Amino acid sequence: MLSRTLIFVSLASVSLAAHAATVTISPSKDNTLYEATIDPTSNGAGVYLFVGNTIRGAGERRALLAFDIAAAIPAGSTIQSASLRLTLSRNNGDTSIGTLSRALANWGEAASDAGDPGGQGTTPLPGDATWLHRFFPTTLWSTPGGDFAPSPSGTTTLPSAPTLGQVTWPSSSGLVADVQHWLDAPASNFGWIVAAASTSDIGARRFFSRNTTTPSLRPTLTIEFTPPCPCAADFDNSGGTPDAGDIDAFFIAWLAGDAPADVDCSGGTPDASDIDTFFEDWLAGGC
Ligand SMILES: [Ca+2]
Ligand SMILES: [Ca+2]
Ligand SMILES: [Ca+2]
Repeated sequence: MLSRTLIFVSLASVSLAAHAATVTISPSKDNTLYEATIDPTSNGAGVYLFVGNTIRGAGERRALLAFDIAAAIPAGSTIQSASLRLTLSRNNGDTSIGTLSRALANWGEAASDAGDPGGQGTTPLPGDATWLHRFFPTTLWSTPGGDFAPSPSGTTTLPSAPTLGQVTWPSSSGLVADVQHWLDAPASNFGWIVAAASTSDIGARRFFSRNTTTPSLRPTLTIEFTPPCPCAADFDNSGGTPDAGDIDAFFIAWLAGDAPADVDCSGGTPDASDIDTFFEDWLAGGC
């Protein structure tokens, strides 16, 4: 009985791995699009991102952020929630809605650095994104200001000046769908464009970019996910080819209604479907 108890304890800890997990990651690249019809600027390596309409009428600013989802989450996982957090470093804006929209084309972050304050950007370097270019100086956006989904995936309230601190886009069905899509099809992961919803909103915001030297100020994406259901053929976790000991251990757990016998990760009391799943994997000689 003691050995059975030990098996169940050990399986319970394995089973926990199938429950939701959470990761928080910083962008793999970020940049700002500065509205201009000629002589566009950029800020690939600068420590700030800008969003909104400048108070001096110098045009709109949009921020681009991309996250390497596939490097952070196991393939086959199911995304449960996703929320984006940016930290304000300067705020000249009225209360406004900040939209988060999925970018539909790839874009670049090169070494241009507009420094401080950075609100006008600086001369782009080859590979930088600008209002006109996905990759300066050779590749243009289809639409100046960036190609992105017409409906935002998420929105949040941008506080009015002079409020600073953190701004969070809470999890939404749109954000979850984007992150799931990027996990399942990494080649289509071009990140989000952050913009102010109304062009009548006056006053831009300055956020810290991933390039700031203070890690706690960088943009973060927090993702809750459920890893794929693990293979259960080696049910007693002994290693090697699944054998009769695994069948014994599985049925002991299944008859007792123990959670580890829910080998198809369907939740609830183990049932006939779990027996099918177990034997599929067992007869295949493991996974
Ligand atoms: Ca950057
Ligand atoms: Ca075994
Ligand atoms: Ca089940």
